[in-house]
Amino acid sequence: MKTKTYAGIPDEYAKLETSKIVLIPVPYDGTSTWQKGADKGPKAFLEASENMELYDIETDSEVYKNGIYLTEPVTLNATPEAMVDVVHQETKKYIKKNKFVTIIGGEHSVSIGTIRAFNEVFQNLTVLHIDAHADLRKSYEGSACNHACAVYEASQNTNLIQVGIRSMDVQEKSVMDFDKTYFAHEIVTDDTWMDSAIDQITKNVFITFDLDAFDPSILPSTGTPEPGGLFWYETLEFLKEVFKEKNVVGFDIVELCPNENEKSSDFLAAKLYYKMLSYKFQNQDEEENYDDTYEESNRLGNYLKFDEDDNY
Ligand SMILES: [Mn+2]
Repeated sequence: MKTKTYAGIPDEYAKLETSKIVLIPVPYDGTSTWQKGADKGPKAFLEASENMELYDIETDSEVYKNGIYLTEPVTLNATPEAMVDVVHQETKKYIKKNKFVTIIGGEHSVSIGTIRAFNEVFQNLTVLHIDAHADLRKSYEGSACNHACAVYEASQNTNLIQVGIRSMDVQEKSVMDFDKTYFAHEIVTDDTWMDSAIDQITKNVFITFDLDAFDPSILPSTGTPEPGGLFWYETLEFLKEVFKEKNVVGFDIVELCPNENEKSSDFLAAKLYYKMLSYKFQNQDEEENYDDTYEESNRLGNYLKFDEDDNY
């Protein structure tokens, strides 16, 4: 799949050594239960990205100049457990190189591996889970690495904040922390939810963004579209505030299930990704020399958990 750079950016901005950002595509769709096709998500996302303007008006920036290295896609998918394991290893490998690591799925079980990697590295991690679905099942259809279980592990060992939820099974109530859940039907009438959610986020936050959190009117191409979702500008307003107030350590975007006849979802995903990067890097000088070797002092306030002999 990888014949080009991310978004067709010039090679000088796409080298691993000098890139601050790493993008890992995970074209995986092993456990989705309804519409298949999330394995085609990364390719559609990358194609849409090539057709997008790389200057961001709002932040007055060209974030790609910080360097975005596109890795080979993670294609190992013999079992859901094996996929999660390799995603975990790959993600951690690039965090360890001091990169800002981002992942494009694939279905949501991919995030079990990404969250595990970030949680092993960053202390007091918040996982900000933006999704239509609670994804809190301990296991589903015989596996704990099912998309319906995407944040069960995070619910047990991170500070999990859930936003946009409007579909769940009754048994998930026993796992859910209702004080840290912002249901779609509540946020539509409550304009204090953003401040409340941000107050509950610790300094280090990883964002796992399931695209079905968006309203299907603006993002229909996803495996399980649910009515009553988030809209573009309110989502950006929230994300912008999170990036401003907190230390976002990385993010993933999952569940794009492309449709040949409907390209706007692909484009929304591409734009969302670029917006999030733009918010992350808007105040950083892209010309500043970048040191890609792991050094604790480079990670101002990131509180790495790595042992010195951790072998990556
Ligand atoms: Mn979902």
